[in-house]
Amino acid sequence: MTPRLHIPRPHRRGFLTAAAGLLGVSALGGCDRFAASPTGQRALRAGEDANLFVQRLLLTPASLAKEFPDSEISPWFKPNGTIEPPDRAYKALAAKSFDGFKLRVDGLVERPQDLSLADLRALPARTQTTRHDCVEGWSAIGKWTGVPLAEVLKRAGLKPNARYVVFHCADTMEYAMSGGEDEAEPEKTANPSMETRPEGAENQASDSQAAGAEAPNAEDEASQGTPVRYYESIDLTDAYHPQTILAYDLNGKALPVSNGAPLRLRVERQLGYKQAKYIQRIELTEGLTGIGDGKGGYWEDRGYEWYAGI
Ligand SMILES: Nc1nc2c(c(=O)[nH]1)N[C@H]1C(S)=C(S)[C@@H](COP(=O)(O)O)O[C@H]1N2
Ligand SMILES: [Mo]
Repeated sequence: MTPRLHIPRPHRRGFLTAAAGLLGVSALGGCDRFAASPTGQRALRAGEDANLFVQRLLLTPASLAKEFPDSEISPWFKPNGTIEPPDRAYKALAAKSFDGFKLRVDGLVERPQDLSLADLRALPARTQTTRHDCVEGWSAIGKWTGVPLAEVLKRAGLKPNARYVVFHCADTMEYAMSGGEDEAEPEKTANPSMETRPEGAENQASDSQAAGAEAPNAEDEASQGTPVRYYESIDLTDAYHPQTILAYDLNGKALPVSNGAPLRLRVERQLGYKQAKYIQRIELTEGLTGIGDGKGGYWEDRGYEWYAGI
């Protein structure tokens, strides 16, 4: 993929536009008509009906992201962003090959879940070989295996007002000073690109390892401020898309730490930064305010588009 110079404008009518986008622009008229109709309104408000609507709408070949033959798998899937979370809790789990890991599913659900990797591997699985496009301008093709997010949501049961799926990740990106004036006026990234990422925030673990030191532990060092961890969010359209999976394997092997072990999101047809790694909690919400800086993701809070359609 060539460097992405024009990122689509935020979609104002999130649900519908996202669905329409997956079908191609020509479907917009139909979608708009559906939304305008009383049935459409009702369907879009009620979670279950909306899910059905979305499934019907999306289960057409045109709506799937391209999948590739094994012969096209990249020999190396470049890790990016955090490649080794510095957080103590994460490191402890990683040291035990994630034995004891539990994915928490909560928020607007009927039955909160705590799922081990064995639980997740026992659920129906999907394997897909897709191309990952980072906003920085590089791509890689990987073969992902995981549980469809829809399966996990089915177990948890959505409450009718659930609209977004928020992925809380284990990796601290930076520390925020509490009570600081900068909270009132967050620094805006003039030209949002990965190059603007502050040095050191990118890979605290290897930086400190290179220096022969223990990685910082957010929990221990209150003086550093509150840890700001990576997070992402998607709407129900993408959550129920058949290619939206919580991946635990990459190219037939357990996901390496650098690529997001033990569990990372694959939400195909969106850019790299939506593919949350190190997922530890999935929260169903009605809106995105009150989470991070309220824009739906760590990079979104720093100027990136929330709907990062490819
Ligand atoms: N938790 C977490 N998820 C993340 C990131 C990160 O820094 N932390 N980086 C994002 C970005 S910008 C990209 S391109 C992909 C990189 O995934 P990879 O390391 O498997 O290549 O992960 C995304 N998900
Ligand atoms: Mo990225």
